[in-house]
Amino acid sequence: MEPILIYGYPCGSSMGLVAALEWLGKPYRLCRVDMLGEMREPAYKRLNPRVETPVLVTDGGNLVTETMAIAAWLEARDTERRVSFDPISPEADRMHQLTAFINTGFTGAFSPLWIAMETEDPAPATQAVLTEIGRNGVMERHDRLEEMIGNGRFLVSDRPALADGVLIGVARWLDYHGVANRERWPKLDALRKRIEAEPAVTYALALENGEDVPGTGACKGHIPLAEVIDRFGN
Ligand SMILES: N[C@@H](CCC(=O)N[C@@H](CS)C(=O)NCC(=O)O)C(=O)O
Repeated sequence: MEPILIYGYPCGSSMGLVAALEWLGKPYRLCRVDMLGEMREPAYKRLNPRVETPVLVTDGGNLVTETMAIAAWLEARDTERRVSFDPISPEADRMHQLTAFINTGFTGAFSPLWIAMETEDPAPATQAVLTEIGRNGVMERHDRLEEMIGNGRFLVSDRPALADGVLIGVARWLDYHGVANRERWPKLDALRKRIEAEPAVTYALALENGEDVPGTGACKGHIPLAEVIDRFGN
């Protein structure tokens, strides 16, 4: 069977992994999940007890959660090095470093903003503190990422790789939360524009929005969440 990526909407980080699967070019399936609705039903915990997307169902029917673990699973199978690099190379080291930074400090900086947005009737003082901590953290992590960006067309080299997918799934949260103008970080802004222009990303965004669009053909279709839980849930 093809591996199945369970990705979330609205604005899920997993959108970048959909793009990475397109870049990888091997057959896969998708399962689209409403993170504000069906993901919060008890049955979803059979896929991920921490109630998060993404989740990967492997070709052997096993569940892999956590973005970094899913990226590692894809990298290990990317024998043609379409979205990764020779594991024993400076490029691989740099991609792992960047992916780890994006998936931890950079992504985590947005947490107070998500809490402020998703908490029902928060006390105004709590809302203000969360917003200030979130905005300051996001700006600071953007400063650090700006320093880490090199002169290649993409994060690691002149072709997009897993790290670019992980970045583009999250970087748009800056705009979603209205933290700052993206042009404040010119290297990151230019990099985001190059990644956003990739057909794989246009495709992943359209799917996230619920549109029925053709991709490279590697995606063999969507599977309903209930079926994925029934067949592969713990
Ligand atoms: N550590 C996890 C975090 C994934 C994560 O934060 N997913 C978000 C969506 S981007 C989520 O599912 N949040 C739960 C929610 O929205 O309630 C990973 O790297 O995969």
